[in-house]
Amino acid sequence: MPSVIHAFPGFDLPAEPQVPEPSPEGRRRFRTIWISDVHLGTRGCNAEMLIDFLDSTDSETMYLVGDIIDGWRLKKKVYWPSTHNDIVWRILKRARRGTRIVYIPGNHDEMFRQFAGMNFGGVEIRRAAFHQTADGRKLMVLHGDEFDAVMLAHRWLAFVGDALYTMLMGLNRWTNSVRRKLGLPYWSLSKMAKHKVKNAVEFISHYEEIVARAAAARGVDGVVCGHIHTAEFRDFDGIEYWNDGDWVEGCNALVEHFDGTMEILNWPEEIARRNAEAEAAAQVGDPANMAAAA
Ligand SMILES: [Mn+2]
Repeated sequence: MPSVIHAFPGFDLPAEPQVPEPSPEGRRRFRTIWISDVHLGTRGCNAEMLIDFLDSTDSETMYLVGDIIDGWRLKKKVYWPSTHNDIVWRILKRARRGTRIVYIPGNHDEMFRQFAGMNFGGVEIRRAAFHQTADGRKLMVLHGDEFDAVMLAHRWLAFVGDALYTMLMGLNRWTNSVRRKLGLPYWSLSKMAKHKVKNAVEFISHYEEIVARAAAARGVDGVVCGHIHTAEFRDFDGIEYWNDGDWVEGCNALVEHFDGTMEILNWPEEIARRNAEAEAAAQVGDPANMAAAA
């Protein structure tokens, strides 16, 4: 067994992950999974949550819809904990197990766009993709920064937004480390903030419509994108807009079931449900409770 795997040019990976991967048996299986905006290489990345998601699910196809690795931040300062290696390792392992992996680089990992059309370790790199659902709908898959220029009028907001966003993320990490110590579930601060700030709501709404209209012009039934870190489904005159969210604070994934039904998963909620079910099952099996019931 080699001690390192040559994953990408200039990028070596340990042969085994730090956090061992459980057996793929018993996972929730989907036809398709879309994730984006993981921002590996930044403190904002919720790596533990994503590892839990990857270890709990499986699919025939998986789309990585951009901003998976944050090259901008990595250039400034190297932040690369072992959990980030573990995520890359798990994705490559999925490819080796037979999952079709399509990687569509975003604006933060645009250095991979030059490799569009190539294949590394079973990962196909594309500029955009077209996905056919099980019930025959055609969806265009792209990161979504392609529309930033159209959003020029809102640039100032995006700029203010970035500084504010970085600050919020710091506050989000602090809040959740306190909540974790208190045994409370994960809570998304910016999810609440985004819905409270009127300008942000208008910006997001405008963006969603622009992307959906662009998809309509390409003659597809809908679009899947990421980029704005806001998981959402919207219907614009029959054109479906799906955003798979992010793994910085929302921790969402978009999935397609085997009948073509699409669903946005909120992973902190899925974990809370799983824990509640485990707790309920433990109580049923508890002899003290059975004695009380008798
Ligand atoms: Mn982006």
